[in-house]
Amino acid sequence: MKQKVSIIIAVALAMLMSLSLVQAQDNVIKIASQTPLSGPQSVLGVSMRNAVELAIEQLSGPIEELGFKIEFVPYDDEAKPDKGTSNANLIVADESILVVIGHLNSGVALPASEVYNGSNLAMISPANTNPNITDRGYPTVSRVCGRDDLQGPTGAEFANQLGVKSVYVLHDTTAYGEGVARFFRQRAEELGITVLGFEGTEETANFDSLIQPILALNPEMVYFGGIYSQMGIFLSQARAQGFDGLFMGPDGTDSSEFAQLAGEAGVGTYYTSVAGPANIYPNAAQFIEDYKEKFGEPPQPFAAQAYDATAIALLGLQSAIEEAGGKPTREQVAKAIRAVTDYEGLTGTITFDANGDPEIGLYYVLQVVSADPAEWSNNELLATLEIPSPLTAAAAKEE
Ligand code: ABU
Repeated sequence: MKQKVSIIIAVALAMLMSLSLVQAQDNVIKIASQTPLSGPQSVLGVSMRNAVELAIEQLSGPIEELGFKIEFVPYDDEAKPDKGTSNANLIVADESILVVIGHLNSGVALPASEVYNGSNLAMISPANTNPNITDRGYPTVSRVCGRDDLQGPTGAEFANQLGVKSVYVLHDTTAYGEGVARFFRQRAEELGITVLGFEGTEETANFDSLIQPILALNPEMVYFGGIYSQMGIFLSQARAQGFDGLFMGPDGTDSSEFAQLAGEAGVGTYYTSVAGPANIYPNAAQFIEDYKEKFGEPPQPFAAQAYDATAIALLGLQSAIEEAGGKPTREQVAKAIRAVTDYEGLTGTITFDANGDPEIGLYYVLQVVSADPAEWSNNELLATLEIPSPLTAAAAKEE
């Protein structure tokens, strides 16, 4: 009899423990990030990851007051579509993940977000500029940055203002690099700039076979739709072989690692960006201080955008919890994120249009001032443009 009572007590205790474990797990909400944490683009990817962590640390108080604990789960997509997609499958399988902040690369975000969207999981991108990120119209996919069909033409218009008459256009063959290069080329041609060549390359180390034909054509400018890890090396080799024309890139240029890789050859480079150094944003001064204190170095471009994306995720989570009266579904969270209006972030005021683009995008033209990577935040800001998203522009036309 005594033994029977002990068994009953043990079973009851085990049931109680597993119930409280389930309840504890049910109070955990996870935010994932996906960025390159290893490989040649990790300088930006790690800084974006860090900014997500900082935002969660500083801004999850209101959700904790509602009885939920926010946990951060960073993933390394290695800037590779396959890795990003296999991570995305792991992410959607973890039911406690309710938001993803990512990616850096549009070519990774496009297939990964197919997976997220299939599970109603919200993704907010700090950096992906390819138009198809949002043009698919997915209710789960939003971004806090601008688009390449506006960034590419911004570069071409600036080249025209500089008086450039001929350009050779290179790209890295990715959805991002080739896409933005095409938008640049189209506007350049409309403006009467002669496009002497349009070429994709996956080369990362020795650009000799590319450089010699470009030198023979003597373009006034080379435009490279790509990322700093490739562009910096190309430019350093092109200058060494005698290229003395202008050089311009899109926001893939925007990392202190460009200065590191290009050295003196990179000084004077023009680039457009949807990010820029955090110090161009009046509201980001405290963020820069906090980031430096926590991580021992200044934030890279796109870190402030990652912070804002996370802040919007937390606001969406909070309102979804309040509306659901408990843990919300992924669908409810995605809907609440899209409904966040006039969010006053580090990088400006953000309201999403029906496709998930910011209603007004910010586009910058900058020039590299030094070969010292520590001077990246002092690059000269030459122009700031506020351009409505295509949906916002179309709605304004109808009014
Ligand atoms: N927009 C900068 C990062 C590159 C990309 O969108 O793929």
